[in-house]
Amino acid sequence: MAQVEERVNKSVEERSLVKKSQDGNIGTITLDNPRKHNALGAALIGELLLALSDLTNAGARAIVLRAYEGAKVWSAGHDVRELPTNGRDPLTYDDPLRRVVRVIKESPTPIIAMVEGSVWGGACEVVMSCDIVIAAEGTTFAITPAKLGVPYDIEGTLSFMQSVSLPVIKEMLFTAQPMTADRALRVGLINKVVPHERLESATTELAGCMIRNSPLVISLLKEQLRVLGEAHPLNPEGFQRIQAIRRRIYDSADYQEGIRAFFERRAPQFEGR
Ligand code: YXS
Repeated sequence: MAQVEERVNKSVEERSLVKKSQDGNIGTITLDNPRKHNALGAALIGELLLALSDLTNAGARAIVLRAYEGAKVWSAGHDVRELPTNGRDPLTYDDPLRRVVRVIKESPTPIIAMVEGSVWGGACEVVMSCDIVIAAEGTTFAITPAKLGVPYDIEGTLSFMQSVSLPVIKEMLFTAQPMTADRALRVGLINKVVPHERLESATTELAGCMIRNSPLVISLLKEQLRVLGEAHPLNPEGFQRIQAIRRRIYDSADYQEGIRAFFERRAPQFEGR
C-alpha cells in the first residue's frame, strides 16, 4: 500500500514540522524542519507527540522515527532559543524534551530510530530512548550539555546511563565531542550501521521481523525492560542535593555564557561561576 505522508494536524497555509505515514503495520514519523535542522522546539515536539499517538492508536506494530531524506543533521537537539535565561530550570518534568522521551519509552509500540547525518544534544537522548537504532555510515552523535553549560536533568542522565557503560557515557558527556557511528556500534550505543543507500531497506526489514511477532508480548517486554531499567533507589536528600547543584548552574554566569556563545557563533569562555 502506497505510503501517504500526511501533514500532522496543520492547516494548509502552515507548514508541518513533522510528517507521518503508515504502510500496513509499520508507521513512519519524519522530522521535517530543514531550516532549523530539526531543532527540538515545543512546536516540533508537539507534532511529534501527536504523530506518535495517532500511529499507536491506528494499531501500528512498529514505528520508525527518521529525519527527512538526505538530512545532514538528523536533529540539532533542543531548540537553544527555547532555553530559558531568566532563572527558570531549563529541563523540568513537563518540558517538551522530557515529555517526548517519556512517551517514546512508555509507548507500547517498538520505535526504531533510523538515523543519518549528525545528532546533537537532547536529540541523542531521543534517539537513545528509542528501542532500536539503525544508523547510516557517517552518522555522528554528540551529547552537548557540557559544551553549552546546560544543567541536564536527572531523568535525562538516567537515559544516557541506560544506553552505554559509565566510562563511555562520561566520555561523551564530558567531552561533548561527536562519536562516529562505527564507534557507537562498538560500544553498544546503536544496533546497526549500514551504507546510506541501505538505511531505509534495513530499517524496514527489521521492522518487518517485529510486526510478525506478538504485539502483546513485545509491549509487555518493552514495559518490563523500562520498569526494571528505571528501578533506581534515590533518597530524597540525594535528589534535593542534585537539584540544588542544578539551580546554581542555571543561575550561573556560565549558563548565560553558553547560550550567548551559541548565538554569537563562538566558543564559550566558562569561568566556573
Ligand atoms: O542563524 P539562523 O536563524 O539561520 O539559525 C541557524 C541556527 O541558529 C539554527 N540552529 C538552531 N536553533 C536552535 N537550536 C538549535 N539547537 C540549533 N541548531 C541550529 O539553525 C540555523 C542553521 O544553523 P547553522 O547555520 O549553524 O547550520 P550549519 O549547517 O552551519 O551547522 C549545523 C550544526 C548542527 C552543526 C550547527 O547548527 C550546530 O552546531 N547546532 C547546535 C548543535 C548543538 O549543540 N545542539 C545542542 C542544543 S542544546 C541541547 O540539545 C540540550 C539542552 S544539551 O545541550 O543539554 O544537550
